[in-house]
Amino acid sequence: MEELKRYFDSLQHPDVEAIANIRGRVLHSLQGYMLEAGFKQLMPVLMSPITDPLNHAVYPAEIKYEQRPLKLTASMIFHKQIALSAKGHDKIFIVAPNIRLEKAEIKDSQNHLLEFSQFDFEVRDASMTQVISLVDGLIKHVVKEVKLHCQAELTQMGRQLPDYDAPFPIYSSDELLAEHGPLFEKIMSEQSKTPFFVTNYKREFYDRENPERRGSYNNYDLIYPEGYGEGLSGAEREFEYEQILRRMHELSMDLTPFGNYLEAAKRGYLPPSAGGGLGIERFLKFISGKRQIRDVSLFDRSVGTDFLF
Ligand code: ASN
Repeated sequence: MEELKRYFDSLQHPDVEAIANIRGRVLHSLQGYMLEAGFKQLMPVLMSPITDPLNHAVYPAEIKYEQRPLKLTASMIFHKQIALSAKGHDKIFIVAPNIRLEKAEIKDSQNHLLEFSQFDFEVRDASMTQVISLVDGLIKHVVKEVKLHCQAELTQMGRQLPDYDAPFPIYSSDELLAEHGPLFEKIMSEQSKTPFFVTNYKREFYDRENPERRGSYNNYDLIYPEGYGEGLSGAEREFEYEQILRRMHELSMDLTPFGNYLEAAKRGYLPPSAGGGLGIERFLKFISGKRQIRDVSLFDRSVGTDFLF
């Protein structure tokens, strides 16, 4: 009972209203920027025979419809690749809910949610350099819009956001690993005053391996400064059948659910592309200057939540 009172009392805090105003402005500016850049907006898909296998272990999130196993969407990655083949769909974005039933090991994470919203986008024939520059412009645009329209909210929460002018720096993971060791992301995020990109991570099979330099990957993360950590990840994509198969085998994946996806790749239906996805709650947390990700939603979905509602 006390927990219920604490919860409803917490909803009266002025920051709750301030964050709601900022959330609306963030979504408005993210979508506005992409529409102005000629992107088409798609609606999310919630269940499918396939979803993102992710780079780390989570509990399966599956349902059954008339004997058919369907996975709840962990990310829109494969649907983005397929959607790009539709007429005129050269640049797309989706605001999509993602379900990731994270294991209890990371229950103290200030950055993980069991369900979150991802601003996911993909561009046909794009290179990693083009997407990095798109993201650079997108982030600066949203921060500028929030500062313009939500100054009262930022002031109330004691949050001061700088004006970012210079291009965000780009590092490669090998160079940071050599300099700072395996915790380079955390260390660099804490030391940095501006968001920055890190390229070349070995992770999911769909991130493109550099065809000229095997073992090197054309992918990238955007890391927020001031210790806020990772905010976006993306990549050029594998789209050629043989290479997809090779990468899947490398990770010992079960290929059964991927029959149609692999057949589509074999027939050349998957176009070359690059894209990425930005975690909306993480962005909101960084912009609002909150340290706990649960502080930017009304309904707590952090790992270890008791699911009050
Ligand atoms: N959306 C990300 C991407 O486009 C993938 C992810 O969320 N795991 O690369």
